[in-house]
Amino acid sequence: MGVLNVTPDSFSDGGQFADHAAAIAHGRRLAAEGAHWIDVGGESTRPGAAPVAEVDELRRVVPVVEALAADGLQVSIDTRKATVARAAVAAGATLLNDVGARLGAVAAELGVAWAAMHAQGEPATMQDAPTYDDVVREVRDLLVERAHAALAEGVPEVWIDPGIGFGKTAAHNLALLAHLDELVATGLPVLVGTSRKGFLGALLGRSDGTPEPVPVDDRLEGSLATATWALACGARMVRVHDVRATAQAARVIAGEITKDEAA
Ligand code: PMM
Repeated sequence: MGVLNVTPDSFSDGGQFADHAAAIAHGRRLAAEGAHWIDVGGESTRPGAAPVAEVDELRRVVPVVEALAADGLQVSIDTRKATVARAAVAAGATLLNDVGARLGAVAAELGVAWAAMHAQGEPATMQDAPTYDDVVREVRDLLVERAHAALAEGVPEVWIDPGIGFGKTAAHNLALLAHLDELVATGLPVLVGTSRKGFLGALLGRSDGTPEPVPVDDRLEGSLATATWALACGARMVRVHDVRATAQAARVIAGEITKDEAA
């Protein structure tokens, strides 16, 4: 899943694809690089981000979804708003990527696939003091409960996503990645997004022997390592900015390249 943020303020690509023509061109590039889904979002959910008015979010995403879907690409809509979800599906999106895990009934009503992502709190304050007794169990139990409710309501396909960085400390993120097999064992398809996230900046900084986090444009190695780890644990999809590199890494561990070599 390639990330396409049509926003002025997303943490890693904010402002780059804020105009429609640039966003559509980038979406096409992500597909050419190997993305099976293009995830279009019009509201940054980075820690501390301010909410976006519905009218602005609609204006940002709908023309982009329409153009990419008209190309025959699979488009997902990354939103927390039912109105935006409905408009994006009318424009051709076929997956609701729901970072609040609250739009299951909307996915049922629209008859589209739903990705339920776990988040604790709201973006503006979620990193203030994330607290869990047992992060892996709490995240898994909530996602399984919401997923089964959505399937019972008729949602045709439900994905679960631990929501790396959404109301979680670096230790919570690492625990969720270390125990990803527990999400995979639910039998529901698992989606994971670690690409360029803050905990990688901190980890990569420490691996360099410097206390400073590495900047967001220098997190490719950590993003690839964690995406590869997630796929090796059985995740079925990773949400990434660097599609070409991730698709290559995924093909290597899927055995496609070694199979060719052996033939
Ligand atoms: N992360 C972000 C936004 N949307 N959706 C899912 N399903 N999983 C994620 O981990 C996720 C997401 C934040 O990253 P961005 O600001 O680079 O888009």
